[in-house]
Amino acid sequence: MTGNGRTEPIGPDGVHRNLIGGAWIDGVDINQDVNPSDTSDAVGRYALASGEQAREAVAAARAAAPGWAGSSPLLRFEILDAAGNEILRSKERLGDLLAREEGKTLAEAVGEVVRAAHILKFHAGQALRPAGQLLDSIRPGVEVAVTREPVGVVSIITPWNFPIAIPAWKIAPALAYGNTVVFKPAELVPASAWELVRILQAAGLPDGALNLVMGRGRDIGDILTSSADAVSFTGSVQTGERVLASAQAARARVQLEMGGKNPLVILDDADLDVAVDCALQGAYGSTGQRCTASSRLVVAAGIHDRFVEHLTERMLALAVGDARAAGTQMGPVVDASQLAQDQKYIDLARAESGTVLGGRRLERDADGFYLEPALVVGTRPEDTINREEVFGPVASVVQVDGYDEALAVANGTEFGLTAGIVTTSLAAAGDFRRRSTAGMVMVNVATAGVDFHVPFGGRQASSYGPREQGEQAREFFTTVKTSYIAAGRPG
Ligand code: TXE
Repeated sequence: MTGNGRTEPIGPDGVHRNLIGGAWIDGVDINQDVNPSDTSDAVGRYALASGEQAREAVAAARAAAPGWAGSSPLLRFEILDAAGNEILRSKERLGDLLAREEGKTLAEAVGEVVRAAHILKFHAGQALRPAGQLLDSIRPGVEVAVTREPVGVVSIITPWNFPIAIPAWKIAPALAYGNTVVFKPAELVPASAWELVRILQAAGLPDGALNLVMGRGRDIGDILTSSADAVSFTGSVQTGERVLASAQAARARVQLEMGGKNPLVILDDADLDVAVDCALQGAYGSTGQRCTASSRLVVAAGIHDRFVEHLTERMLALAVGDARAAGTQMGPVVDASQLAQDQKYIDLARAESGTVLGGRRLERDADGFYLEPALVVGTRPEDTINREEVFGPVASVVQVDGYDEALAVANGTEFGLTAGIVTTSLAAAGDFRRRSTAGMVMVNVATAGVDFHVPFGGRQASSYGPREQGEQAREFFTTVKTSYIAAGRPG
């Protein structure tokens, strides 16, 4: 399939189309995007791609690969920079759309949109930065050039919890370093992803450099993971393992970001306000639907009761409501199945050991997936609530005797994305930074909320492959070539 650039992004039936080879194409079915704050509000209709269309998208990306790989870094800079500017100009509209389809608050959603724009602009700059080396060989008269080339076709598969930022932080470096992309967003949040692609395409990408196939993971996932040169995935551990097996069988390079069970340690010497702020923001921001959420609060005995009292008070005072309403501090859960998962873990925690504060299903004017934030106190490290990712506004408290036990509990997880500590002790903070088994460590700041110009990623079951974001993204999205150059005989 070749693009003719003449089709409209939105069909006469109002359905938002997929982008394949530069052409906006109808799908084989329609996905209705629904507002989790008000399920009677239909956000929009989005074309679902078939397996055949996914194959066509990979073929289109492959056909476009040599041209895009050979394009001027200046062109790549200009396109990514222009798209970033357009997103900044549209941040209110895009933020509103994001809050409407995903359910995070308007402030959080606009913040995410701005972050996506900054990510595009950062990687625009990266396209122009030198990445090679020229050095003398150990043999006389010979030079060695170490250069970086694009990997080829990259499949990008993203989850629903950051509908524009995660796609941006994968697509931007992929394109900046000269790869072509086939992008499959999560079924729950096609609108933000579609807008991102439309803006990038309108900024001047050649046909086939970026392809959008909105489709169900079970229908098109395996096609995308088994036919690309590289696969970048964020989502659940279960799907991540499947993606890994499929991509490795095809000898594609793989980058996975998956779950977390992130600890926030609070020592006796902590500033109580800082501790409560970090926990509140880390556990309940974005309705707790973040891989970096502070889901385990590991609290020293001397501060435990005061901390729980203050955090509970602040947590129960959070205004839960329509994501886009003024005054809302926590939006709804993303959908019915995530709500059921959250409630299942709350019930399990109550049955296993803990006392659950909050955690009730809430009714609001509109029919939405509203859940009161929950704090589970009196838990043991081995409880299910401390081992499995809930992915909702639910945090648990484990009381410990002191720093050594806190460190052991914090590291006692199969995951390893982020870990935080709240303390005024330089020694404890320094030791925690060295001995934490997480890929990202936070001292007196929330475990969630990261910068885009530095590496992002974890260890153990949380992540696989090279880090995302910042300069480090180059590792995954380029492959190294070593050239030996002798001048030859003169004349
Ligand atoms: O994830 P999936 P879902 C966790 C969280 C959540 C649960 C399920 O607990 O409740 O996962 O969420 C695509 N081949 N996290 O269902 O299935 C899918 O279409 C290739 C935590 O959204 O992993 C989507 O685009 N791709 C996590 C993407 O994978 C496939 C963030 C992620 O979907 C596929 C998200 C397949 N066979 C969920 N099947 C975090 N910690 O950040 C599905 N997909």
